[in-house]
Parts: sequence; C-alpha cells; structure tokens
Amino acid sequence: MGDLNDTDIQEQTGIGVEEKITKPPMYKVLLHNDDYTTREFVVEILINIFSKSTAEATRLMLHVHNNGLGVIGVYTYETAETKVKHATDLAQDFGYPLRLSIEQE
Ligand code: TYC
Repeated sequence: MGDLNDTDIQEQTGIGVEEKITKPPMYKVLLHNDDYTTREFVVEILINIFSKSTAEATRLMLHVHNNGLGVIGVYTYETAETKVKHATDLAQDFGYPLRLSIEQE
C-alpha cells in the first residue's frame, strides 16, 4: 500500500521507464601494437592513465604485442577521448608512435 510501481511513476512523471534506465552509449578504447614504443612505456600508460594494476597492464601490453591490438577499457565517449588524447600526447612527448583508437561498443 502506498508503493509506487513503474506504471504509477510513468503516469505521474511523464518519464518512460526506458528513458530513466537507458544507459549512455559506451566506447571501447583499442590499443595498437607498433615496433618502436617500449614495453615499459606501454605498461606505464596502462597503469597511470587507464588505472590498471601492474599485472593487468603487463597482461594487456603482451596481448597487444602478440595480437596487434586489444581492448584496454570501455568508457563514455568523453572519458575515452580524454584518456586517448592524454596517452597519445604523452607518447609523442617521448617520441613514440603509440596509437589508440575509439570504437562504439
Ligand atoms: N611491440 C613493442 C615492442 O616490442 C611493445 C608494444 C606493445 C608497443 C604494445 C605498443 O601497444 C603496444 N617494443
């Protein structure tokens, strides 16, 4: 008694249930292999910008080294863009051609 169900809320607020629970589109950040960026630098990027543990950063770096590319995280568009820019800017400062890209999930 007195409890509001989804239909009540929808009628009273005019906001559809779907609208309220819809999640923002998410984007994968892909890391690409190259022959010049050092393994250590890639691990540092994964730890410091993508908040990975040392073990996970090392695992991801080796996966990308062996497979050519890999997904290193899934974020909202703004977060994905910011992290990719930070990582590529830092790599450029060190003279590395490290490449990252963004793809909708
Ligand atoms: N292939 C690089 C090397 O042997 C290491 C590396 C791994 C570079 C992952 C980029 O995204 C990368 N030094």
